[in-house]
Amino acid sequence: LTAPPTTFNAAEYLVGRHVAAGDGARTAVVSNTRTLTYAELDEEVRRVAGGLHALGVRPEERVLMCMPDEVELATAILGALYLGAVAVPCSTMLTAGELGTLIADSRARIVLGSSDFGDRVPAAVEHAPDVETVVLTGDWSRLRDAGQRARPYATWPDSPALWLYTSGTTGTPKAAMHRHSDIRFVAETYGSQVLGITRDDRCLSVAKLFFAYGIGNSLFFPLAVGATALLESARPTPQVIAERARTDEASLLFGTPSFWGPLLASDVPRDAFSSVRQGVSAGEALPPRMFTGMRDEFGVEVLDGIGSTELLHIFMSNRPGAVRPASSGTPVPGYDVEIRDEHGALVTEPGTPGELYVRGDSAATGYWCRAETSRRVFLGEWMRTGDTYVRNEDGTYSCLGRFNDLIKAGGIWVTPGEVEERLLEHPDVAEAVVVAVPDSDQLDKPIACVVPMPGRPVDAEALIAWCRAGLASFKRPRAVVELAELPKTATGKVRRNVLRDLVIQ
Ligand code: 3SK
Repeated sequence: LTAPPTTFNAAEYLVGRHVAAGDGARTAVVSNTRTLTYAELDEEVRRVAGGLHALGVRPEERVLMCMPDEVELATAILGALYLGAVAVPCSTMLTAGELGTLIADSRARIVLGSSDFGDRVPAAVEHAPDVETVVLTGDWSRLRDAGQRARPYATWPDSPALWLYTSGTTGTPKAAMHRHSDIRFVAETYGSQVLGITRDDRCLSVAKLFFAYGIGNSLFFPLAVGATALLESARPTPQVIAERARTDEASLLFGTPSFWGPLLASDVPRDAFSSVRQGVSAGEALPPRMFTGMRDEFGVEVLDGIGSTELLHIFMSNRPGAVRPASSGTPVPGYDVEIRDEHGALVTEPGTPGELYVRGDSAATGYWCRAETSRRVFLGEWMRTGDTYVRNEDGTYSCLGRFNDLIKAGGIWVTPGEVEERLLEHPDVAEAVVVAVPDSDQLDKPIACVVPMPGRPVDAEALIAWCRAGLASFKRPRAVVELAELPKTATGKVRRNVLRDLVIQ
């Protein structure tokens, strides 16, 4: 006989543990409407868990949520974990039809939604025959007061805890399945060992809780150390985030390049982030001009890193005080990375691009009901990221784009990221993506798809000349296509395949 595994419940780890340690009076969450101590959060979590239990939710069963970043969503996620159920927070940006597809895919019987979204959640469940109960926030007392205050379920470290839907750049969304122990792992690696987060930190995130990036920033990292999570339910414009950072004295600010760019172009006062000790960026590679802009104008050092929904959070990152612009830094303690060629063979030579592989203990156990895709992505201990990376001479790693996004123009490899970086340095350019478009001989040519800065129409010839002046001539875009916006996935990544098809038509 072997000993049964030790139990571990992530909600207990994030909330109950602090109350038991005598820290119940510390501030856990500050939302737009409420402030909760750890003791109050613990009480809410137990009540929501009790309500879910009374509604018939059982351990390992999915509870799907579509709600803004508020106390209800935080307690729904933690309440599901507490009960041993699986929290499935979904994007609030989806249409009813798109949301219905996810609900049906998850086979959730219980759906929690926001009354602020009109009939979007009720309309979505029309597409999901397994759904039996929908609770909207307008009716929250029905859930909160429905049952006894629950006790934590004796989950194991490997028990299922959290599903996060990810669209990737192709295919229909699929749920990456995470365990209770994954939550502790990301908090104790990136959160503690890279960010050095302490109980005095106050975390503010541009990415919402339904993103892997957001749930780590706004829930797992602060609560793991007894710090304060600042939840912001509004659209994260530069003005909204600056005002929130100022009023609630954020010390850690988590953003993305699509936030830093507009922030730098805005008239937000340059002392707005004076309480911020560290900025963090993920989602896309951080353009160097944004790193220097944030440092020189706002006095915020932004650490660029790369993470994935499948690894739950950032697994490679720059380090405070030692940033190498245009790189994702080095692996976070607890993770290993490798660069491999298209046959899966190890690439050891610095400067030679290949696909980035990663291993670490927070890797998802697979995608729900996607056996074939899971087999292609999760290869034993290692996971394919689908990103093209290169190891620099100094041991840092730099992103060159998606694997297979490299362009061979005139027989020479062109990395879209390099040309995009140059285009983004031009004052007329707000966003830029370079894709390979075949010419009449089916030879790929780099084409720039550009979103102009407001009120500054793009001059194609001038932009091509700009690239020619700053890059080797073969790397210049052969044409420039002006667009009002770029097609993006729900997590804000550019859908290069859609863009390519758009340009080819
Ligand atoms: O896109 C990223 O870099 C990322 C970072 C943290 C968590 C999740 C993701 C997708």
